[in-house]
Amino acid sequence: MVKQDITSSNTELQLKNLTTLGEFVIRKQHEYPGATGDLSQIFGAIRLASKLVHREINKAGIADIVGAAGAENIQGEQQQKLDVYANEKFKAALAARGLVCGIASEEEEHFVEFTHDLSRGSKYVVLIDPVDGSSNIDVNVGVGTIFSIYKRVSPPDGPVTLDDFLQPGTEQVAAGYVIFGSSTMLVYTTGQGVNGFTFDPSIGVFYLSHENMRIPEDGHIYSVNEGNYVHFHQGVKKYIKYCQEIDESTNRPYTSRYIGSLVADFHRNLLKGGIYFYPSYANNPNGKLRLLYECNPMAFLAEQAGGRASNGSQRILELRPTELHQRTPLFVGSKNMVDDVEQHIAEHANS
Ligand code: P6P
Repeated sequence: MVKQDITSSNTELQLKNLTTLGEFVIRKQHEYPGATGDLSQIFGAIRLASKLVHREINKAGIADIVGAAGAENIQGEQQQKLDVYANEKFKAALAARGLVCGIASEEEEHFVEFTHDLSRGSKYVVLIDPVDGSSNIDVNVGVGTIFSIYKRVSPPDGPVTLDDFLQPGTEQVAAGYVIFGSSTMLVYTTGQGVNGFTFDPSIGVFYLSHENMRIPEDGHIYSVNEGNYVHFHQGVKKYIKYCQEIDESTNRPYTSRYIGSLVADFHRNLLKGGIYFYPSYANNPNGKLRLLYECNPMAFLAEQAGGRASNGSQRILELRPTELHQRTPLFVGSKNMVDDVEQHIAEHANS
């Protein structure tokens, strides 16, 4: 019998390709003596709910899951059926693990305390946007789930409080997103870099596919809804024009790419370099995106991958939250691009 000549590199490649999300989380847990394994359990819940949402999204065209659910969420936005489905699945999966004492969700007006014995006294809270960009579902454009994990600050033998959720982004113990696009991927950080896992639906496993993801310091893609241009701050207008000017030494004009789905735009920029921004505009002084379950997790990921996240003048992760669903302007992506837009805003602060 001819022995197959598997070189060490092939074997390593094969072994790397066969590293599942669960195995990777446990391996990382052993690298940090203080790790208790609780996060591994929470990621297990996120993994399970992500598979259920993947299944529903991938049959949305034929199942009665597409389109509005007829209700509105706290933001006054038309709830899509998938929003409701995903919210319920993530809540159920996280409650069942007995390590999370409560969650806050874009789809819930108030935080939800898990009161059954399994979860009472648990030490983590999770904030989540179950399906960000859900208005794109009906037109088959990529959407995503965004999550952010903190240790509670209230006494474990007492009730969960709003303060458990109103923590600055610097206190996050983990954050990530699941992008449901041409393939489904889970990308997360626990503060030791960013790693990406691609879902193989044929056997229901997330495989390590993007280890130690780094966002290029420079990029040439800018993502913004230019339909709001006339309402933008003068410095933001000047930055958009800067992106469009011809200057070969700085690889301009940049390319404009705007999917209308934060997770999809962010993911592309993470891989290729670029900046996504949703500034304040017109009667939205704080922009559209929510600090706690959209901007903070994306900011944590961006910084862990070597990028930056700002509200135009301050580091997103240092903003002190006062309300569960508060909004903030967001400029996130390649470090030097975020530096550039901040400089343009500062130079036109008084105009
Ligand atoms: P607009 C989706 O609703 C979302 O929160 C982000 O995912 C997306 O980037 C943005 O809003 C799109 O908003 O106003 O450009 O349609």
